[in-house]
Amino acid sequence: MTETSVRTESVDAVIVGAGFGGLYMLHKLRQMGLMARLIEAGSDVGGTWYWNKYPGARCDVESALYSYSFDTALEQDWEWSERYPTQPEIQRYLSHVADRFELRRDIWFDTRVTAATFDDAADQWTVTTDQADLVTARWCIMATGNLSAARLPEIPGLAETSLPVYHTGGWPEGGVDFTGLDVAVVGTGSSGIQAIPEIARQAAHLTVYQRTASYTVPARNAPIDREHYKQIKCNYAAIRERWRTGELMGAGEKIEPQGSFGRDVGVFEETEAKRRAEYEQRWNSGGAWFGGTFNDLMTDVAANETAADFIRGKIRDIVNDPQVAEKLSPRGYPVGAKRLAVDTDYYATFNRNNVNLVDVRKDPIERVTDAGLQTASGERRHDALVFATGFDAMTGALARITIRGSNGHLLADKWSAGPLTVLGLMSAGFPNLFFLTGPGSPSVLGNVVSHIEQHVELIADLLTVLADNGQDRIDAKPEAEQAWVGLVNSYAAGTLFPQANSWYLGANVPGKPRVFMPFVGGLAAYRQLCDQELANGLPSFDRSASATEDRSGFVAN
Ligand code: NA7
Repeated sequence: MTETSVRTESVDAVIVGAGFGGLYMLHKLRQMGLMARLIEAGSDVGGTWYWNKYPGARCDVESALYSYSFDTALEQDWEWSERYPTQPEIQRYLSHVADRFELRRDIWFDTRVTAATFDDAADQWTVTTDQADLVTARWCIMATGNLSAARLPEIPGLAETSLPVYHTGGWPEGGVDFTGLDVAVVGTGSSGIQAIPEIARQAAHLTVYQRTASYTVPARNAPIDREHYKQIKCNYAAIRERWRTGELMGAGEKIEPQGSFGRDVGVFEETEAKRRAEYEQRWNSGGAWFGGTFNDLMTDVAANETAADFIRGKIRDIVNDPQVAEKLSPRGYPVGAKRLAVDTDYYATFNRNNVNLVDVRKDPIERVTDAGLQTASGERRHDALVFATGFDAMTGALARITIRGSNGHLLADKWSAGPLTVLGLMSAGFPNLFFLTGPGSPSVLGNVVSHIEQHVELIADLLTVLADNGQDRIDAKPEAEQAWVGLVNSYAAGTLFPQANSWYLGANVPGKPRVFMPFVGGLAAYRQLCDQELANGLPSFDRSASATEDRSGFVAN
């Protein structure tokens, strides 16, 4: 094939995205004897971890659990080096997986899918790319990720500035050298919180533009405890199973045996002293484990406020200047309603004399100039602008592809008031199209790798049922979709999650419908519902044989 030749292919399945989801999906489909083509916009595997190469990028789930469980030899052979994996180490891991299972031969890199169109007559998808490629496939699997559509804010002058502009979610290969520069970072979510301490150490000066103060807890990252890791490896299957069934919902410093995430105790069932000791212990152990200190933190405002208050106390202890500490103190929304950030030296960074903090609620950014940022109080000069302003989460990557389902209907139109799915997996009117950990699934609220594995295996099970019944068309039932969306909403309404302007709600994107997208019931409950669906013969879906038999009235055998 020459560089300019257009690739045309007919396969059983087309997969979009070579992150954790797409890679395992490809491997799984191959194991099932299906031919698949995986299309990836990046130049290598990694998905969100390919693009998020910003300084300090690191996963907030512990290495030993942020990994595939589907292959025991892989699990045993791979050695993580730190408690929390860095972006480069995750990228190396996924690269190893791609090589180990010889996945690269079925991946087109540097190719962005632009459209996917369902052909009702043939019951198949046609996928086109920015390289003018054309792939037809019975099955189309969007492994496009939930945090992959990076967003720059709409600030006047941003498109025109001559200053270098970076987004954490699309960091240049090879990194950026900020030595000697005056840098601005806009955004203080998880990405900003990880990047800010690193940039502060390198740059001559750093100004942080904060709109909402985030709750963040120390990671206490360290080289992985070899002895403990060895024990995990001896017990991996049991630990993973406990994770999947909800008994073990997160990872503490010691994943097994005392790392159970959620203590089954309410905040006000304990004395103030005991409560404080529990928070203190988790703060000192590090990690998102803090969120499981009590069982009512996400359901009771007063309970949650005790955790918020504890974190604000820590900020006052760490940050020398009381006014800066106050600015950094989150208020007005519950801890955990936006994903709890996990940091290294974040608050202490504001004690450095080369770092200052601007509260853009009080002093809004008005425009980007060629010299820096103009806020209401005046212009600040910068040499480089870093936007850690997040993503059009959960639906953004899908919205960037023109997806036309049955009768030419656009997914964008169908989802104009918010995403509609059954199980976060399929949307009615878009037959044979699967969303891997799509909106309506619980994925982003937990360890996404576990969720991805469950979803890949669920899709494999669905395809097996179809094959066993001589069918090759599946579509979600509209009434099942209404029921699922209703369930997702009712679960969320019973918690404090909707009480923050988070990307879970689409609240970070101006004009995006405000709908709580993830299923908050957890992986264990979700898995049970999926298993029931399979056991009951897929009542939420319509299934049929291919168009020819279907339309001529033949019954599939
Ligand atoms: P987040 O968590 O969406 O954070 C984005 C940050 O950028 C947040 O502080 C936003 O403030 C801020 N932001 C967004 N737009 C603006 C404008 N226009 N002006 C000022 N500040 C702005 O994205 P991350 O990349 O940090 O993390 C995403 C997920 O990745 C995270 O939850 C983990 O799961 C990993 P806001 O809070 O909206 O006021």
